[in-house]
Amino acid sequence: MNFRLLLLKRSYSVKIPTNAPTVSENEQWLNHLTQLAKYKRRDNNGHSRLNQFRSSKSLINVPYEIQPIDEAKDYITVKSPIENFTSMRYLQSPNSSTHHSSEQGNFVDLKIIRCKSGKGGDGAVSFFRDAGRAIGPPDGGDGGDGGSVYIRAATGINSLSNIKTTYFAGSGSNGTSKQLDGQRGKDIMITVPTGTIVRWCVDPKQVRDLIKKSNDSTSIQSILHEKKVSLECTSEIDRDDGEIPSSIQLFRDNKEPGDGWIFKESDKEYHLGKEWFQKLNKKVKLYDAMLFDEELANDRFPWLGLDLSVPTEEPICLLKGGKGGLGNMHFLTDMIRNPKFALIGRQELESSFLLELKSLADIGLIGFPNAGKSTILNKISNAKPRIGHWKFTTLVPTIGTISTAIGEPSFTVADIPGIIEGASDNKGMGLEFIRHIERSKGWVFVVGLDSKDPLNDLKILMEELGGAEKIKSKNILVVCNKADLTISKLDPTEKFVPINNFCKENGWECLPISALNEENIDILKIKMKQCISKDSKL
Ligand SMILES: Nc1nc2c(ncn2[C@@H]2O[C@H](COP(=O)(O)OP(=O)(O)OP(=O)(O)O)[C@@H](O)[C@H]2O)c(=O)[nH]1
Ligand SMILES: [Mg+2]
Repeated sequence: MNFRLLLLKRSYSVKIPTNAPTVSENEQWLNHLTQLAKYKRRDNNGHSRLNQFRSSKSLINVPYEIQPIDEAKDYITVKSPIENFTSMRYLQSPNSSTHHSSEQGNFVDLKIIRCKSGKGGDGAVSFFRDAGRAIGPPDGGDGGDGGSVYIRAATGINSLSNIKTTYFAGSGSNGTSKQLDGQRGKDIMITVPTGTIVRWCVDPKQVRDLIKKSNDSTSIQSILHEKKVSLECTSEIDRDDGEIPSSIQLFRDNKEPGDGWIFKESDKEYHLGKEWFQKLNKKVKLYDAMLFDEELANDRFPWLGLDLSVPTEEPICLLKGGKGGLGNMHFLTDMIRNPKFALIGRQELESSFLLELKSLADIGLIGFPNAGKSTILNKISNAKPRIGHWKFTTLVPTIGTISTAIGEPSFTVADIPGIIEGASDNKGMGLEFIRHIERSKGWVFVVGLDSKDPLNDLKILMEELGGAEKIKSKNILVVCNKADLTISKLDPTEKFVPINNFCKENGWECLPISALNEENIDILKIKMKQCISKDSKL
């Protein structure tokens, strides 16, 4: 190879990359920042996308008090008992998970997860180097953005059992020389069953520490009731309630605007002493403040939580990753030929969330243990919940799909564990599983005609579930099961008559059936269908 060719080849290989911003682009950008600042406004009530998913008021009732409003502040400070932002059941369960160790699978309907987005990578300080030149233009790339944590609801999953305890997205890598931007951090996607409610909650570790520190004689329940969490919230004006919290503001541990510099060789003091740097810093402070405002507008979580009652088309961002810092190539201007500084990446966001699965069956079966609820679901649907002659056979909810006729839409029925007198005071399995029928349009009460006083059973059940007021909000059907039984001296039909009368008085349908012998089962399906076709009373 002759010398000329060699030279040619070399000059080709040392060509300065051209995708770095030019001096004039940098100048334009820095000036633009000053312009932007004129229009800059802290959008206190800006609606982040999350706000679209605000759950309805009736769903969760969180008591709170608003601290005296400080006009100078952008937020209202809201105090609320910790019990509203944690779960007793979660804290008390072994391994802090809610696995029910039963043969019925590991059904989990409550989980607290700790999530963290990724930090943004730092910008690089680097200069183009070549043997033939002393030092070239700045070529430090930007840091990569940190990964975000997303959540989505999907059909086909019925439990939170596969949900992990922690979800940490990846950090963005630092920028490098040769104008190379750092890699983006890895995003995280959490897939939950449709019907999951996501709420912001206090880090369970903090709650446990608080309990540990408290006096032994005080019950956990009263600690969580008395201790309050103080939250900065955005607010909105409600016609009835005045100012109410709308979102919880989450904060990042960022440096103050203008403090996020990385210096190479000459230190901070040196630069801060230079007038040209001070001028630049003034502008970069605006850039930082803009990022800060963008983050604040984004980093909010709905006060009442997210109600993922339909499959989400687009994943919802829970925690956004930190933006990557700018590399030194952005600071080359007419004045600054040798920028030996870059910006650090923006900080990540960390938070805990409480996931609560509330199944969305159209109909809920409610009855004492052994009334025959599971037998009914077995007979009317494809679901095969366990049946047993002992009480509390069913430990976890089962949902069955029922189709009445070809071409007609099917509907779903939830079989939940039996409810006993005192359930609302946590007797038996308590009302834990009510969440799964809370949103059902129709409630089907199942009483066994083999019981001593089935009418009284019905009254107790209704009382435990919230009494007349609550019952009014649902479409009710009363099913008298085990109509085949004649073993008791009393004829079961004699027991049916008073129940039927009671139902008539209240305007509810009442149907005697024998799930075991499949008597009246087809009529039951039709009545159930009617029960959900009626106008919702909610
Ligand atoms: N004679 C008679 N027995 C029935 C009928 N329906 C259910 N049984 C029996 O009643 C017992 C309880 O039935 P399950 O369906 O497990 O009752 P459950 O209401 O789901 O009970 P838990 O899950 O404990 O709340 C079983 O032994 C069934 O075989 C019926 O129509 N007639
Ligand atoms: Mg059962």
